[in-house]
Amino acid sequence: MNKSITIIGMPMDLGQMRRGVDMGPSAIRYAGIVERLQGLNLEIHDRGDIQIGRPEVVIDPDTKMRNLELVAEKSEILAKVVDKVIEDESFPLVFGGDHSIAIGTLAGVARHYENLGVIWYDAHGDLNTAETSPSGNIHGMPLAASLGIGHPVLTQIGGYSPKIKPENLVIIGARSLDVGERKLIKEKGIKVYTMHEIDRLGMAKVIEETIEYLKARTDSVHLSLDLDGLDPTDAPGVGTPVLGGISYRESHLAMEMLAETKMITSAEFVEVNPILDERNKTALAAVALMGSLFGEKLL
Ligand code: HAR
Ligand code: MN
Ligand code: MN
Ligand code: MN
Repeated sequence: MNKSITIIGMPMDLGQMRRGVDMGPSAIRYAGIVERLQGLNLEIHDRGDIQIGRPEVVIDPDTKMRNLELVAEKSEILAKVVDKVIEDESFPLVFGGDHSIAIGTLAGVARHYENLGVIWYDAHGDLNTAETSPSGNIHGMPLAASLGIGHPVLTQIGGYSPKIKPENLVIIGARSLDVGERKLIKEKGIKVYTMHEIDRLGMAKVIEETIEYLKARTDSVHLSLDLDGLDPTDAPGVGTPVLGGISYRESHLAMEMLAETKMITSAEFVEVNPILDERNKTALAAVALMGSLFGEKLL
């Protein structure tokens, strides 16, 4: 893992309908992320937030997609910032914002690697397109877009597509998948550890297998962690909570095991919504998990 880490706030809430997720980056900062990582002898640069403003909501009459052009415009900016951070040999650590931000993050990251791996830690698959989406919300589409599937305005962010190959992807924590997403997972042979496998194998085995799988085929790995992957009792401050999720402890174990491998080269923590939260619990969980991801140990 790089010694230098650059924090990028991406307060974009345009990919869904619930206000407040734009305050995610602030909530994570108030929960003490900079101090926490500085305590690990890392060089932390917080480059502040990308400006989103307060644009008017626009629903595309043909596709029913919410804020398509706006999400695309802001994603291009994020992609450029992330690209530059990697060029400067720092580790990009992006705070959402809703999960639509991953389109921009991955556009910035993937151009630097031949075979980027992705760990998608999430209750959802985020594999919808305008055609399969039940909501028109782009935060349910970033993984499809990054695979090159969906509206060209989304797939072409950064000027190239696809960003990742289906065989270089591992989804962990899934428990809410739409019909079209299930179909795509089968068609593309995407590796998914649903809650069933996590219950059955245990998180240690799931992460061991994930590491082995990605080591064999990728040259670096991006972690996209949606806080709704965790159980709502541990992370209540999310827009689309789903019961029966990954525990706080299991998540720590996952981060610790990933830290040991040093295989993660970029990361994002998304969907923290302080308005829906209880005393900033979800942001505090995100900070604690980042501590583990960057090598924090008790002894
Ligand atoms: N699958 C549903 C949809 O497409 C819900 C997506 C919710 N997405 C997130 N990100 N919170 O994982 O609308
Ligand atoms: Mn570059
Ligand atoms: Mn998500
Ligand atoms: Mn989710």
